[in-house]
Amino acid sequence: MPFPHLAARYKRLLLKHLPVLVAGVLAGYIIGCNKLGIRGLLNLSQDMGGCHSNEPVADNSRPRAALVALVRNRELLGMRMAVRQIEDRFNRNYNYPYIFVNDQEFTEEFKEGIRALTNAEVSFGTLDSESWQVPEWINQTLYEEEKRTATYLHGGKDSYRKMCRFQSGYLHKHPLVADLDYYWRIEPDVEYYCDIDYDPFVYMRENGYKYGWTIAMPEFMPTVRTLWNTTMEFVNANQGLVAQNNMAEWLANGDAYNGCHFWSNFEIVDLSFYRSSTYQMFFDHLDRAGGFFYERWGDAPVHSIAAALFLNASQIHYFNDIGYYHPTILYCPQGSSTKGRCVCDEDKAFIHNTACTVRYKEVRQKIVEPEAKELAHTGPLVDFALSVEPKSQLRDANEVK
Ligand SMILES: Nc1nc2c(ncn2[C@@H]2O[C@H](COP(=O)(O)OP(=O)(O)OP(=O)(O)O)[C@@H](O)[C@H]2O)c(=O)[nH]1
Ligand SMILES: [Mg+2]
Repeated sequence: MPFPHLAARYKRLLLKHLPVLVAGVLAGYIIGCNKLGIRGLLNLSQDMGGCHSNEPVADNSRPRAALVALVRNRELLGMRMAVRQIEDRFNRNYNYPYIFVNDQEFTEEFKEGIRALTNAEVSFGTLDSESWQVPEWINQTLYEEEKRTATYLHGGKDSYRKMCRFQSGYLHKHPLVADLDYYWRIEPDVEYYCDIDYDPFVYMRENGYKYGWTIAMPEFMPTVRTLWNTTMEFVNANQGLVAQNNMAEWLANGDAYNGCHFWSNFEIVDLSFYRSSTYQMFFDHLDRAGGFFYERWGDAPVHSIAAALFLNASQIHYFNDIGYYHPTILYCPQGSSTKGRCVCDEDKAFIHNTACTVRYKEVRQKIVEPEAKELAHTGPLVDFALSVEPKSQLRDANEVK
């Protein structure tokens, strides 16, 4: 050996620091293997299960994120079913908090029913009157007339319209949500078909995505008769706010809105988007125009139009690996019905082939990866009109307000 004195010195150093090194490696193993950050180390008794391949990030690099739902007390069973599935498929490994909000006080039964399903932190809140109201500038005569004559689903309801307005403009500002960087919206009765063995919030952050979705479909047009024109008024008055590489082409057939929207009952969102002055101005413009009440503008088309216009295409992500069901539509990742980490029936899933989804992929690819090969369809293209069963959109004569 050319430098024997150095070898001896390193040996002494190694022996001296060996205990520290061993302790460090062991601590790293415990943190990595049991998915616990500093907070988790203080609470090791919770989950001492073995090492899984789905490593969440350590607490200190976790996004501030939560699973969030607006829900009613009477929907406890449906909400429990949804939470059970989210826990089993994802959150038992990640422990993101849940936040539930309601226009009424939550009952103890509801709170206990949810808390029994998870080790994660759960918060319950109510809404302030500004966020859950028919604003004073709404002409009551016009509004009553719309409720009386509307033939579309939920057409006679105050509450449904307040709900859509709330989810469009106020949920992200609720005090329980206001400190979050990301939320993942959930609803009663939704189902999750696949193990989600990575952290979608971290994935969004790492890729700079602001809006994530899993089902895209056309809106029932009588509910959004003037939404597009009202949007265009805003765009024309604020041209500088539209993103350079936007996805407007996904939304418009010529000058008309084609109804395409992401189904916002599932959405994972970087909330800085909804808190941006652009989104806030857009919402205020729509709110003043009154279409949440004179028609029945949904938060889904409102969020989707905003994402397509004010975000770049590269900031929107299709979570096509997340199998999902909201009554009455299911999305089942292709190739998953017989093997793999999803259990769902591909034969009942057509939503990935609807014109809205296919068009989304084409438009996004044109903008984000213009050199990529042409997209392959996995089945016949389902027409806009066929992708919604019209009768299911019609008002039920016994509809409760
Ligand atoms: N607290 C509260 N939550 C509501 C109210 N109306 C709807 N929600 C919630 O808002 C979300 C969307 O309402 P849904 O009734 O599921 O509306 P949808 O999914 O568009 O339509 P349907 O499936 O046809 O009912 C769900 O999480 C509901 O629990 C309400 O009046 N009060
Ligand atoms: Mg729903």
